[in-house]
Amino acid sequence: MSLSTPEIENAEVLLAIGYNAPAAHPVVAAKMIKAKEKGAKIICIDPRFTETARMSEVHLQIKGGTNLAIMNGIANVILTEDLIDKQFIAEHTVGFEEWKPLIQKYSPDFVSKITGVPPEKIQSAARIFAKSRRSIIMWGMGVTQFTQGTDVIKGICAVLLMTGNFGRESTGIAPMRGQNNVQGACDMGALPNVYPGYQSVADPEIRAKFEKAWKPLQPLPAEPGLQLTRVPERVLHEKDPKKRIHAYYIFGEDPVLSDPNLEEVRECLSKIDFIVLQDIFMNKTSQYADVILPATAWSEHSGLVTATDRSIQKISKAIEPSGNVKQDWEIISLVSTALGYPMAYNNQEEIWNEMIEVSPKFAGVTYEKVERQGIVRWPCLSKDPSDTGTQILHKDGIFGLPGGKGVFKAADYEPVKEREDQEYPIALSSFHDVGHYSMRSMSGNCRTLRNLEDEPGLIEMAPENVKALDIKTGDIVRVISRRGHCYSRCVATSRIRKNTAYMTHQWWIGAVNELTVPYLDKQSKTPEYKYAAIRVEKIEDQAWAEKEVARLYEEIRMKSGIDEATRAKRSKKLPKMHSLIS
Ligand SMILES: Nc1nc2c(c(=O)[nH]1)N[C@H]1C(S)=C(S)[C@@H](COP(=O)(O)OP(=O)(O)OC[C@H]3O[C@@H](n4cnc5c(=O)[nH]c(N)nc54)[C@H](O)[C@@H]3O)O[C@H]1N2
Ligand SMILES: Nc1nc2c(c(=O)[nH]1)N[C@H]1C(S)=C(S)[C@@H](COP(=O)(O)OP(=O)(O)OC[C@H]3O[C@@H](n4cnc5c(=O)[nH]c(N)nc54)[C@H](O)[C@@H]3O)O[C@H]1N2
Ligand SMILES: [Mo]
Repeated sequence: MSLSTPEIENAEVLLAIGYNAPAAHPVVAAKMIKAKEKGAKIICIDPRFTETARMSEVHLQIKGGTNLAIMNGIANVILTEDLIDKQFIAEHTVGFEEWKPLIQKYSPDFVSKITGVPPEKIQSAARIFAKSRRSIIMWGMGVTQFTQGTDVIKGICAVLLMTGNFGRESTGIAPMRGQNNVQGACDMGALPNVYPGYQSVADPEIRAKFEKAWKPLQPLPAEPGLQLTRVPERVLHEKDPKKRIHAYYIFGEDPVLSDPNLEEVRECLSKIDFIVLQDIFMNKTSQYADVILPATAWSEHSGLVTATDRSIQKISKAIEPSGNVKQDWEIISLVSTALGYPMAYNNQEEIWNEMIEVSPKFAGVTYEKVERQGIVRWPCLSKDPSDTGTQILHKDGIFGLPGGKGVFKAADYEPVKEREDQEYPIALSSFHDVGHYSMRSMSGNCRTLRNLEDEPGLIEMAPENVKALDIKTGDIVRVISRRGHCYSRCVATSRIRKNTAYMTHQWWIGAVNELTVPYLDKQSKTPEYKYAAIRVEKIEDQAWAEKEVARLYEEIRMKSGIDEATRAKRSKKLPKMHSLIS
C-alpha cells in the first residue's frame, strides 16, 4: 500500500474494486464505515451485490472479468471531461501522451457493451472519483485472480496518476493483502524473484552481498525460482531431467484445496517422489505427505508480523505449546543444519537482525524501535530514533523509479480465458466469506464455526437459474466444469446476475478448485480463479446426496489423518441450513 490503513478514515472517495472488506477484513471495513460517517463516498466495482456494494454511493455491477474495460472507461471519462490534474501529470509523470490514444477508445458506450453497466453510471463514478482531492483505490482478489490482473493494476495506477492522487494523506493505492502476515512473508523473501527486503536475485551486486552474508552458500542462483502455481508444469510436463521436481517442501499451504484445477494438482503430488508438510494441523494435503513436521501456532510463539500497509508489529506468545511441536524457524534451522548448512539461531530476533543487516529498506526496524513505537512502517532506513518509518510512499509525488516519475502504462482489455457455452452455460466465481478462514484447516477444527456452516458449502445461484432447474435453497447439487465436479448446497440469491454462480473456496467436498481453470497471469502467475464455465445439475435423491457428502467428508478426514477422537465427537448428522445464509 502507498498509504497507511488509518488514513482510509479520512478519504473523500474510496473506490473498492474486487474487494469486500466487511467479509474479509473487519478492521479495514470499520475504517471505511468511519470514512462514510465523515462524508466519504464509496464506489464499488463488483459483479456481486456485496456488503461493500450496500455501503456504496455507486455500485458498478460489472460482468465478471471486465475490470480493465471499466477502469479504462473511468479513465476515458476523466480525460474527456477534462477532470485531470494537469500540474501533477506534468511535474510527476511520464508517458501520458503515449497512453492517451488507447484510452480514447474506451468511451462509456463502448465500455457499457463489454461490462453491462449503463454509461451514465460509469460517468457518475468517474466524476465522483476525479472531483475529490483525497481518493483511494482499494483492490482485492476480484482484481488479482485473473489472467489480466497485473494489467488492471496498471490501469488503476493510471487513474490515480491522472487525478494527482498519490503522495498525500488519504490518497493512493491500497492492495489489500489477504492473510495476516502474507506481507511479512514477502518482506522476508518468500518470493521466487527476490531476496529478503525485495532485492532482486538477478542483480549481481545484490547476489554478491548475499553470498558474503550466507557463506559458504555460493554461487547463489542468478535466475528467479519457481512460482507455486507452476509446480505442476515442472512435475508433469518438464522434459529436462535437471529441471524436473522430485521433492516438495510444503510449508503453511494446502495446495490440494487452494490451487486451481485440483485433478492436475493430485496427479502432480502423486508423481513427486518425496513430500514434506510443515503445518499446525493435518490438512487435506497431508494425505500426500511422506513426512509431517508439526509447528506451533500464532498464540504459541512470539515474533514480528507485517500488515498490508507495511506496518511491522510485535506479537507475543500467549500460551505454552503442548505436544511434540517446534516453532517454524526452529524446524527450518534443524532441517538446514542436517542438509549441511548450519543455522544456529537462538531466537527470532537474531534472524530479524540478520535480515535488517542485509536489507536497506528495513535497516532501521529494530525490535527496540518496534517495541517503543508500537508499529514501524517500512521503508525505515536508519536505526536512529528520528527515523520513525514511512507512512506515505511516493510522498510529494516522488516515485521510486529512476527519475522519480510515475509511469502511465496502458493495456487493452482482453476477455477471460474460458467462456460459457451451451454445455457449460454458467459463469462461476468465488469469494472469501466471514464464516470460515482460508482452507478451513484452522476454522474447520473449531466446532462452533463448523456448527454454523459445514460441508459441502454453498453455491449462490440466481433465482431464475434455481427455478429453471426445479430445485430450492438448501438442496445439494452437482457442479460440473470441463475439468471436474463437486457437490454443493444451493442458495438462491438476487445478489448476483442471471447465469452466474458464486462459491467460497474452502470446502473439502464442495471444492471449487475441482472446477477452476489453470490459466495464469503473465507476470504474477496468479491463476484465473474467478472465472470458469460450469453447469449445475439437480440431484433427485436428496437423502442419498446428504449421506454421500457425509461419507466423502469422513473418508477425506480419515485419509488426511484427522484423529478418531475428533471424528467421534463430530455430530453424525450434517447441519441443516445455517443462520449465516439468512
Ligand atoms: N473470514 C475470512 N476472512 C478472510 C479470509 C477468509 O478465508 N475468511 N481470507 C483472507 C485472504 S487469504 C484473502 S486473499 C482476502 C480475500 O478477500 P477479498 O480480497 O475481498 O477477495 P474475494 O472475497 O476473493 O473477492 C473479492 C470480491 O471480488 C468479486 N469479484 C469476482 N469477480 C470479479 C470481477 O470480475 N471483477 C470485480 N471487480 N470483482 C470480482 C467477488 O464478488 C468478491 O466480492 O480475505 C482474507 N480474509
Ligand atoms: N477458487 C479459489 N481458490 C483460491 C482462492 C479463491 O478466492 N478462489 N483464494 C486464494 C487465496 S487468496 C489464498 S491466500 C489461498 C489460501 O490457500 P492456502 O494458503 O493453501 O490455505 P490455508 O488454509 O491458508 O493454508 C495454510 C496452511 O497453513 C497452516 N498454518 C497456519 N498457521 C501456521 C503456522 O504458523 N505455521 C505453519 N507451518 N503452518 C500454519 C494451516 O493449518 C493450513 O493448513 O487460496 C487461494 N485459492
Ligand atoms: Mo489470500
